Amino acid sequence: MLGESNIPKAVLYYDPLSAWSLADSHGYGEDELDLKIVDLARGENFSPAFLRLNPKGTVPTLIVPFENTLAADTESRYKALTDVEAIIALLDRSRSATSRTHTTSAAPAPALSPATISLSAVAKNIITLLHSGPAAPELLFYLNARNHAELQKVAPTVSTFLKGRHGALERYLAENETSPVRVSEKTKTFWLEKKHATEELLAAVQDVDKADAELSEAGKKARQEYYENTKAAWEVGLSLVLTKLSKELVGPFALGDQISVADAHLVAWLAFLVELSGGSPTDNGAVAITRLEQHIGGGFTLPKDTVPVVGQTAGSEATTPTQAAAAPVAKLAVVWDAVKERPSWKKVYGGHA
Ligand SMILES: N[C@@H](CCC(=O)N[C@@H](CS)C(=O)NCC(=O)O)C(=O)O
Repeated sequence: MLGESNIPKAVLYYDPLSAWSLADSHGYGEDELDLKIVDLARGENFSPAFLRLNPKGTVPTLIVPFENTLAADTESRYKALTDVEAIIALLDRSRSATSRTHTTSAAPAPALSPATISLSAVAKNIITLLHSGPAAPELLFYLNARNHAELQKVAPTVSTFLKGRHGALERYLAENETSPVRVSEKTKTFWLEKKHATEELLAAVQDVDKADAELSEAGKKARQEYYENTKAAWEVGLSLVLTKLSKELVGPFALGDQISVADAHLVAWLAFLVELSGGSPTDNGAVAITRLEQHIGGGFTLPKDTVPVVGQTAGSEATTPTQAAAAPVAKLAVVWDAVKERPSWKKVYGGHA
């Protein structure tokens, strides 16, 4: 179990601004887990030290110590989990019925794993969908302007991020030339590829004060491609993910009456997308999802259903926590509202208000 006195604590490397990192840090605190920040905007995930832990350079990364290993070499005394699904599953398993979430409440932590095989299959479908290429939060963060006005809004944030990352990559490459301990050729190639990809994006979001017509031919082309890629990422890729996702959701939580591992993935991801769409984690479900639909553009709307909601509707005498929604609403909005009421949500997103 994590956090027991004689066992080293697991270490979660995360970036508080990254969608998947938030899914993992939900409800955990320093008494249970060592939390270490890796600033993606400063390229810290590409440092030689971090790449030794996770050669993919992604967050979240969970380092789990093995105390009882028979192997003498230090390499095998810890294991790095780099897959969000595996990390969430392990963090959930490590909180037994007697484990307490000291950080959010004194009550035993809920077990997030679905109890039945059929619900596990639905959870798996949802999680796989959320981690598919077109759903990648960072892709939608980089590609988020379809015209000059939108570009002027997002360029400061996106280019600060990209410049920080680019500077770090240049520094790691330069330092490596004179360092007594050189990185492998593989790492060097990885750095060069990341640097190249970063430069391509930077070319599209630079000179933002200039209107499209004032740019050089190359600049115009880079910007036009960026607009088209944004449109494809949101209107084609993301809209398909959201449509498929809606079909899997039960309500009020992703799998029904009980919060599950699927909600942890879903809501962290959705909150990030709502913020990219100009909304806030404090918006109610209907407002948040409408913003997202409008931001996707092309007239995209999610199907609206009558689904069970958590809590009472005004004037109702029912005391059961679950009852039918009064008006048809997107299932995603219902799940959003259900999860928003939970203490772990308030802990993670409360500060954004
Ligand atoms: N490997 C993870 C995804 C984690 C991931 O892609 N994280 C992003 C941030 S949301 C990241 O670390 N990107 C690193 C970068 O290239 O800057 C999974 O799908 O389970």
